[in-house]
Amino acid sequence: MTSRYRILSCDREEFSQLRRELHRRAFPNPELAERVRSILERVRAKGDTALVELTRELDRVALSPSEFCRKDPPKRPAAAIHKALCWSLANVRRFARASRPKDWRIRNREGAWVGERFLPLERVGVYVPGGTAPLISTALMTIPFAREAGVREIAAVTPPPIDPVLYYALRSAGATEVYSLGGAQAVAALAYGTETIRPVDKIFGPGNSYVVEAKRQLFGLVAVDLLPGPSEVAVVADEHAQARFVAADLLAQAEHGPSSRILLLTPSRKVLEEVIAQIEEQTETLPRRSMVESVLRDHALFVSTRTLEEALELVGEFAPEHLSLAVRRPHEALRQVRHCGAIYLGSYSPVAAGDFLAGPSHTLPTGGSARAFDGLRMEHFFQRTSVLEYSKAALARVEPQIARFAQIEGLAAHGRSASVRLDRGIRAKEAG
Ligand code: HSO
Ligand code: ZN
Repeated sequence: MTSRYRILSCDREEFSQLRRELHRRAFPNPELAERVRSILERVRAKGDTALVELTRELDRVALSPSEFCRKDPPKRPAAAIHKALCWSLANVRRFARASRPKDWRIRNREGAWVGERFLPLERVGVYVPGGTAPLISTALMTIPFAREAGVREIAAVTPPPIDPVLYYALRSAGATEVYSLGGAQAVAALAYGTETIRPVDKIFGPGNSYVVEAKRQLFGLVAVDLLPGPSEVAVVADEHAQARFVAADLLAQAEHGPSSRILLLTPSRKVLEEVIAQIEEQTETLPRRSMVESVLRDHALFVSTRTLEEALELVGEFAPEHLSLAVRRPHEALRQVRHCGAIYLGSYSPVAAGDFLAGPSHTLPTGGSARAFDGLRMEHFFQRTSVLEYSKAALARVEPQIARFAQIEGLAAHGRSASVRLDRGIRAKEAG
């Protein structure tokens, strides 16, 4: 069998080594961080003038500030394209509505009401990557959530020139403003505001490494959703898996770019060999073959584990953006799996269905961040507030405990703010 790829056969010792290797941490690149910092600073200091300059320097497009803002009506694309967009939009909207967070409250130990209220954000920015092959689906996997949440102002930014189908998708998904702006400068404009763009409360959406670094640096000044990086997929396959399908899923994420990562974990050596043979065969006919080959060379790992359980355990360390469970009993395997952005069950759930149209957002945590971060979801478009309501009786039940905390922390006014409501007078020694 070919050894062009990295293949590991896991014994006990290698297993713990591999666990450590798969457990990833992404650090910002210091040079990139510096370049992004200076772009942000230029936009902060010079507003629209910096946007004009940076768009000319980096995107090689000459636009005046009034041209950044697109106001023209979108042109409806050909019927077949229109149908695909609408299909996706309908699924995403339905998923968004079903996952809308609900206000709730309970009575606490002393009988007071405690709960949460969710209000939609008022003004958000959504970055949508452009380039030679614009990811139109990204418009549909972000903006409808904002719309369904009830966000009133949705400013979309995407690098010029904007592909007409992307423009149509942005508008039909619900963008209320569209700007021909890309890169870190677009993110800076959304965060700081310029003469033509009002600042937003939160910035959403995936982008290249500049965009992601800009979001990281601006976190705090504005809220950000997550910091998604290059696409990745892990497949856990048992001996019943169809090698053709598994290979196709791995190649699909590999075609995103040379930094994509793919991982196969299987207890079946036979399946591993079949998948590799399929990868070789299927790669031949892919238009983005050279991209895929570079991923296969540098960022692909094929592991044969001793058991299915071991394969499932390793998933949690890698914490992939996408996980496909190509096994006979996917629901059983699901119970054993920890940490990943999105899980695809069984042989007939291609990752591409989630990428394009299934319903959940395809903006997902990458680079191992799925150990702690979630993919984009409805709650991200809301601001959550705690709500508390005491009756006099409930307060009376707990006032001695409040007094005790006030004493421990040496904060007499805190204690008094409870006791004063109960006609218990003002204690002389509240502060202890
Ligand atoms: N796989 C990408 C999303 C995407 N795929 C968009 C195709 N278009 C996110 O990881
Ligand atoms: Zn994809």
